[in-house]
Amino acid sequence: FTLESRLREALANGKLELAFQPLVHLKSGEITGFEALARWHDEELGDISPAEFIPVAEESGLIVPLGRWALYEAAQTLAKWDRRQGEVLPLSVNVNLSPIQMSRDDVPSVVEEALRYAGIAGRRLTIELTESAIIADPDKARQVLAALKSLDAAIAMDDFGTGYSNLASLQSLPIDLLKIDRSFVSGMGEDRDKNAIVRTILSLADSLNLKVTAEGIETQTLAHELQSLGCWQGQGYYFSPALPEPDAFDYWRARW
Ligand code: G
Ligand code: G
Ligand code: MN
Ligand code: NA
Repeated sequence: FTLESRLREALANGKLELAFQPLVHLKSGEITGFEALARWHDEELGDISPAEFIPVAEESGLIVPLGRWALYEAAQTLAKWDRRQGEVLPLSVNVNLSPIQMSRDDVPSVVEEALRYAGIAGRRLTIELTESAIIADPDKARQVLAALKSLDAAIAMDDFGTGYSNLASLQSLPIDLLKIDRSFVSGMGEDRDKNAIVRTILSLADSLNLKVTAEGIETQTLAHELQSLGCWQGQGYYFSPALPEPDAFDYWRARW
């Protein structure tokens, strides 16, 4: 077999799952939402990391149905939590969109259908894109992002600082949020250059009126430092790794 055929089968048979990593408002400590991350446990191969299977999905085109599944699953999970709690919760969900998905015309309609199917408002969805998704085809990106904004979804630039950032596009595209890549965050305590990069991103975001999420926060010291530097939101093992759906709900409820 190949990993591709195995992944195709797993997707078709509902063997993929989403895990949910908390996103925390640094000032208040409140959980504002979760990033949905695909997980694959194969009976013979064991856990296969998304770092391994997402590239396979992208090369094979499977990322299109996988991405659609992730959007539906993430939206339905929020709707399920609302029902469980008996109210519309003040939580949103972040879903990653591959550059391959961005290059397709049907992304906005897939997002719209996922929201409608689950019955949740667009403002509760944040789409995470990488810089490469914009650089590949800026005109297409502009068109897709405008359509996503008209659904009231928020747009985040993922892994910010690691790609070829076109700073002009941050201003001209409807981007709401930057996610500082964890390679800068995790080293900012010891490495002055990384610390400077994080401060520069925070200052840039402040000037452009963008919110910032710091990824990869592993210590309380880092959480405090980032908060004092004006960073809005944090994500990382200090708060929690990505959790299976029931555990993520319990994590939120225990801190609510
Ligand atoms: O934290 P984790 O090891 O799950 O993430 C590894 C990588 O896989 C991250 O870059 C993450 O953005 C990516 N990833 C996880 N789930 C999805 C998904 O549903 N779609 C896309 N495009 N990427 C994902
Ligand atoms: O590529 P992306 O940044 O979307 O995916 C996040 C990846 O980082 C996932 O593999 C996730 O499990 C991992 N991750 C999340 N929080 C932390 C953290 O605090 N430290 C480290 N080392 N990895 C993290
Ligand atoms: Mn992400
Ligand atoms: Na990221």
